[in-house]
Amino acid sequence: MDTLDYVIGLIGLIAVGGVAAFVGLVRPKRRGRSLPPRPAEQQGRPLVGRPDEDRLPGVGDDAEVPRDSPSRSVDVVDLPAEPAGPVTERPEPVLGRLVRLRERLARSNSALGQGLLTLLSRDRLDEATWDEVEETLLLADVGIGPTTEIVDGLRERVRVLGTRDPEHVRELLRQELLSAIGTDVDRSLRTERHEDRPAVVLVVGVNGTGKTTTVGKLARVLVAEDKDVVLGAADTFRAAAAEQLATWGERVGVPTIRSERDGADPAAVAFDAVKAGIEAEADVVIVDTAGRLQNKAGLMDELGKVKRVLERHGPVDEVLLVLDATTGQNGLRQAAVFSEVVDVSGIVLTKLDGTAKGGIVVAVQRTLDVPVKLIGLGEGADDLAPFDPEAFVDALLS
Ligand SMILES: Nc1nc2c(ncn2[C@@H]2O[C@H](COP(=O)(O)OP(=O)(O)OP(=O)(O)O)[C@@H](O)[C@H]2O)c(=O)[nH]1
Ligand SMILES: [Mg+2]
Repeated sequence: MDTLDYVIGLIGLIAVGGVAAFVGLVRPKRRGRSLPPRPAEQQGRPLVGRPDEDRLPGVGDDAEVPRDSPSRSVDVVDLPAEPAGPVTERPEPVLGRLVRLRERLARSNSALGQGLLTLLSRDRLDEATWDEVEETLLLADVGIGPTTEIVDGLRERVRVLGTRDPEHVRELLRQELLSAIGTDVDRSLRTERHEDRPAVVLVVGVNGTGKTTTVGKLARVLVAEDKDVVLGAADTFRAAAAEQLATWGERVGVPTIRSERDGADPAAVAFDAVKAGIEAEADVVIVDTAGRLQNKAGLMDELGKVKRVLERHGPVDEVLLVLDATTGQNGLRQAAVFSEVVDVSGIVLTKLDGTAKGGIVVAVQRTLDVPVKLIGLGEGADDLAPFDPEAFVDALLS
């Protein structure tokens, strides 16, 4: 028994000594290895998943700190400072916009302007050439009536004056186009505040023509003129419509009156927008409307009601019909329906940057007997310009 005790004791001593020797060998090595220094703010703080340095490595332990281990806790990340308030944009001044945008107009309508000039500079202006002039105007959607007038007028003057000088012919064409468009029409927007209430602008049109975009761009035009503007989101038919409008408003610091719920009565929202405009002593209230309902009669009834309810505050100053220039004759038919219901006072022709059918300016005015007041020449926030016939024709013929 004594011998057995002695052997067990000896084995125990050897085992303890071996472990001590092993620890002695290993620990200095681990300490001596250079680990990447920990950031100062983490020192003294245990890191999740980091093996305890005083523990012996075992099977399955990582040889070193895994690269995907969290190296910083979330609370030490520097957050960007809170902005002081919403940043509002300063819209571009209106003056000279058409000059900036004329390049787009000239590019999209080169078939009209350059096409006519090329035809008219031919050596012989025979019957076939005049037919081609006519065709070019028709293709650009000028419409049959105005086309005949332009061609007849030009033909007569070229014959009487006997001129073939390209510069002179160009000037004659310019004059014919200008008289077809009309230079003595009042195209100003009625956005002057009345003594006791803001001016009210109602914007109508078929879906997708660019109504909401136009309301947003117009708000910018007015803000650039230092006017106080309120927007009314009377398109309660489409869920995202009010949001789209409010975003335009926010960019230039203009409030948007909208309903709390979808499908609310658009006339009530329009009424509230003007009420808010009166209370805030705003200069202009612009009301956006829906372009689509289940059926045409429903849409027209709704618009009629919006206008009537708005008129409880006083006459509506401007009813702008937004037309997509790329839809041609179809757009004209739609326009006629709107003008029957809401007594349109001005036309906004959008997307003139994307069509060769700039002649629609002439056709739409003739069909509705309403002037084009604004034109849209792009999706950019300031790509809306007052319609100026001279700048327009000069861009076509540049
Ligand atoms: N190229 C170009 N695109 C435009 C112009 N005006 C509007 N758009 C685009 O046309 C599309 C429709 O515009 P919206 O303003 O939403 O049209 P809407 O009439 O309000 O449409 P609904 O609310 O659905 O009736 C958008 O993608 C606009 O960016 C323009 O002058 N030129
Ligand atoms: Mg819209």
